[in-house]
Order: sequence, then C-alpha cells, then structure tokens
Amino acid sequence: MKMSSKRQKSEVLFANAKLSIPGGVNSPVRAFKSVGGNPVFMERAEGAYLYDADGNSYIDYINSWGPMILGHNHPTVVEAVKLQAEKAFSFGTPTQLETEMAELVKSLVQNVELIRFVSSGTEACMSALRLARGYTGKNKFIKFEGCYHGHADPFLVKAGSGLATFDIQTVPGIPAGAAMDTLTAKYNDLEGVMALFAQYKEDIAAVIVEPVAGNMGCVLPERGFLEGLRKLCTAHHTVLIFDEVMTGFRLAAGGAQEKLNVQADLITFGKVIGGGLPVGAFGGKKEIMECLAPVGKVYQAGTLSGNPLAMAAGIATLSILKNNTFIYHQLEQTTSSLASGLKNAFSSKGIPVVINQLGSMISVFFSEHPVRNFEEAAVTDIPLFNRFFHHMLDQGIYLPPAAFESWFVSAAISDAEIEKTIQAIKTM
Ligand code: KE4
Repeated sequence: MKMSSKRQKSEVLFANAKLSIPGGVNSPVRAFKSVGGNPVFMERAEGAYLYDADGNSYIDYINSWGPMILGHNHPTVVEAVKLQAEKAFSFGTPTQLETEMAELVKSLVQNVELIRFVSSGTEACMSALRLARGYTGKNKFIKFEGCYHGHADPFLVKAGSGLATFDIQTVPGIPAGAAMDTLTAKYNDLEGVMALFAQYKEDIAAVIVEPVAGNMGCVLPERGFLEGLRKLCTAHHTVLIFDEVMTGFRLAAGGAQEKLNVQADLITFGKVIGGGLPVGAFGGKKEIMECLAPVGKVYQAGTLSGNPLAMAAGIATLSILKNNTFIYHQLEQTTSSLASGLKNAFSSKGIPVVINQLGSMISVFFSEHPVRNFEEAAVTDIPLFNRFFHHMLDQGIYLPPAAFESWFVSAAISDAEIEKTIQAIKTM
C-alpha cells in the first residue's frame, strides 16, 4: 500500500516503536494490519481534529474508539483533571470522588443499584461474568459471534474487533478449560439462543451481548431480539449482561437500555465513562452486586480502580452529558446526515453500500445485502473498504482502520466536517 509521502515522521516513529513494542502498538487494532500501510502517530488533538507527528490534521471518526464523545480536550474536562492532578494522582484509599461518580452513574442508569469501578472494559466484562457465575453457581454462558467483550480468556471465542479483523479463530495460550463453558450463537438469532437453552436448561449462568454491536462493524439488534433474550434469561434464572462499553452514555444518557427500552441484570461500562482516562465499571442489581468481596466472596480487585484523575475526567464528562442531553439529539442529527451523505455519494458512483447507524454509531459495509450478523459482515467487500480507508486518510479523514469496527461521531463534529467527509468520497 503506497504510503503518503506526507507522513514520513510517522514511518520513522513506527520503525522505532517496533524495536521495543510488539508490532509497534499497544493494541493490535491500531496497527493498520488489515487496511495495509503503516499506522499514523498522533501528537495532539482538539475538538473534532487529530494532528499527527508530521503536522497533518484529520477529522476524527474514531475518537479513541469511543471515549471522546465531547470531542478532544473539552475545556471543562481538562480543567477537572488539572485540578485533581494538583491534589494527588492516586491514594489506594477510598475517596469521595468515587461515590460522586457512582451516584452520577446511578442517576443516569436507573437499574444500576450498586456499581464497581475498574480500569478497562475488559476488566468490567470479565468481572461481570465471574460475578454472574458466582451468583448463580453455574458456569456456562452465551456470547454472540462477532461480539467482543475484551480479551479475557472465556470471551476469545468467535470474537469480534481485532480477532475478526485478523481472522484469529483460536487464540494460542487459552487452555481448553477456560473456554469450554463458552457457548456461542449468531447475533439476532433468537432461535439459536432458544436451542442452547433447550439443550443446557438451567445450566447457563449468563448471556452477554452488545445491545448494539460495534465489533463486527455497527450491527443493530432486530426487533424482538433483546426483548427475547430478556424473557429467556428471566425464565431460566440466567443473568442478562448488557456490554455497554461502547453504547453506554453514547446512545443516550442511559445508554442502550434507555434507547432501546430493555433492562439487563448487569451492565458493563467503559470508554465514555472515563472521558478518555482509564475507567471501566460494572453494575446492576444489589442482590447480585453484593456477592462481590468484601461483602460477598466473588473476588475482584484493582490497584488503580476508581483512580482520582480518571474519576475527575469521568465526572466532568458525564456531568456535561447529563446536563446537556440535547447533545444526543445533535449527535443523532449529525450522524444521520453523515449516513445519508455517504449513501448518496456512493450511489452516485454506482458503489453499493449498506450503512448501519444508530445514534452516533455508524459503519459502512460495501455490500448489496443487509448486514445483521457477523457472517453477513464477513462477506462484504473488505478490499474495497481498505481502499476507501486510505483514500479518506489521504484526504485528512481518520476512520477506524478496520471494516469490523464502528465509527464514533463526537459532539465536536459539525456540518462542516460532514460536508468535507462527503466531498472526499467524490474524488475516490
Ligand atoms: P477495553 O478493555 O479495550 O477497555 O474494552 C474491551 C471492550 C469490551 N466491550 C466492548 C463492547 C468493546 O468494544 C471493548 C473494546 N473495544 C475495542 C474496539 N472495538 C477497543 C479498541 C482496542 O482493542 O484497542
């Protein structure tokens, strides 16, 4: 893949990074391995824009894979972190900040009675699964093909995100025992889930699902799918876990539960909840959450869980979202106009596309057929997506560097950026 000559510094930085960091990256999806070429090293960001090591600017449609919903360097969030940094970075003791953050989340997500903070979405999901298993005394759980719940062993079965992008079907280093209780079904295939319950009856501890999938590209739940999971879990005393690491505080202040009006038993959070600093969380029914140590015996811990700097960024971010819910209407409008602009631009070039979009989550699939699960996402035109990605990058538009990822629109993206994005397609 020809690299633009205007990113020479990134090339040098990448070569150096590979001497000390596997693949030169600290997370595989950043490596451009599926789209080809070398990753761009960013140096700073402001609002809707990223600025790379060579001084090029890009409209940002990845926003740190979701966290930067307000845009980069929102002054109120920056100020909150600065103020906290002058007091202390970390104590390893309880702080009032954590209670403030917990109360803020509870005010936004009604069925979170208790919440535990951790430092990543992976930690949130692995802890929620352990909790569901400890609470029910059962081991099996159901996940969906193409969904990604972080990189803890039990979840790396038919997973989405980087595993789908790199077509990693089995991950070396995961003992059979760690994944033997992982059952999988197709997203949107309620009958497949019913068949698993018919087979395993009361032995299923949990069903974990991305209520709107983002890790096979954006794929929406079909009518009745989530409601059906709710009914099956209630009937079989199975814990329904909504993995809202992507959708939480993004699709609405109350996340996918508010947007889609379906209630889970446990909810996991990440990304937006930390405003760009490392925060994950899981919460839900008191009866379940009180199985966690030190109240119960389900052990889970973390040195930097509830870190004051991260709490300060999270509180500032969620407070802005709570007090300005028009932001969600604005995000919906901006992303809808992006969706229609993309559709029109590609159809005027005779290129068939499927645009999946809900709120500020959106994906472009090069296909003539709907994309409702991973199987259908996997047969879309990936080489064309890769060409599209690099064309847009050279036009100063940064998309997620993989077809099996959702784009994330921020509140800093205005009609001007949408217009520029659509114009860029015309020269493809
Ligand atoms: P982290 O451990 O990366 O904070 O969260 C894991 C996770 C859990 N659940 C969902 C629904 C997620 O989307 C994620 C992480 N998302 C990926 C992007 N598809 C993070 C990017 C990366 O892996 O670098």
